[in-house]
Amino acid sequence: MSALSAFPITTRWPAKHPDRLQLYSLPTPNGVKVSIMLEEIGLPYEPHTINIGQNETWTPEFLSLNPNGKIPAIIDPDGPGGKPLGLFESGAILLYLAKKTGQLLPADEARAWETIQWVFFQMAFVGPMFGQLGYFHKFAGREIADKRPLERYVTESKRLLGVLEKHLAGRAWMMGEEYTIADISMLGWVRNLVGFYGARDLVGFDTLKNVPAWLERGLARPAVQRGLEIPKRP
Ligand SMILES: N[C@@H](CCC(=O)N[C@@H](CS)C(=O)NCC(=O)O)C(=O)O
Repeated sequence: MSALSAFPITTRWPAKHPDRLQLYSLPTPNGVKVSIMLEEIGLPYEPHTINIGQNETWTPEFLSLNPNGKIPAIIDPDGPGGKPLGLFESGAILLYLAKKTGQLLPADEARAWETIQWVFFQMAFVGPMFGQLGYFHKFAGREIADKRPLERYVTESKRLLGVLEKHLAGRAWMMGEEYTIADISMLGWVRNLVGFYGARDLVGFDTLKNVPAWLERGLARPAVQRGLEIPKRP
């Protein structure tokens, strides 16, 4: 019996390699944070595709790992104390993996906290606001006649891009010369905003300098390129 058999999610998405970290995800801006991180740190893992278009996050098996019904989620068979650990919320997973492997979070404590602050900024602002812009610009909300919700999220997204633009002046990465989980948390969201959501002109992306250069640097990383395609789309 493997350590994973206590997790009901493994009955629907069985592990071929129960000794490896199990990733339940899809390459969305939240999902790719974890696949990029795993590709960067080189920890062996087994990805499972969760088809959100088929509402698979709302199945009892998935909800047993994340009661909030959202990807990404993981099970680490070798968690703290050698015991298996299930975890959801991409920010928590990034921090867990950084701490577990001693990678992509600065060793200096003050700099580590500064990095964590930017991860929280992504979780609390960038993801939710860009996501709402996507809903009102590209998805079902597009048909709503009242444009105030769209305007609100465009304004807020531009403001957030402005915060990043200012912070990235003279810095290659969010933490200067050091590439960290703060960058990993944000790359997929900025890429999605100007790519899949088609909001490049709407948010005036080409009037910025530092954010586009940072995005290009991030997307040039081989681990980022691999992570953006994991798990395979259904
Ligand atoms: N704060 C969460 C957000 C996760 C999230 O919103 N996941 C979306 C995909 S990007 C999802 O699973 N949606 C499925 C659904 O709502 O049915 C995180 O960062 O992990």
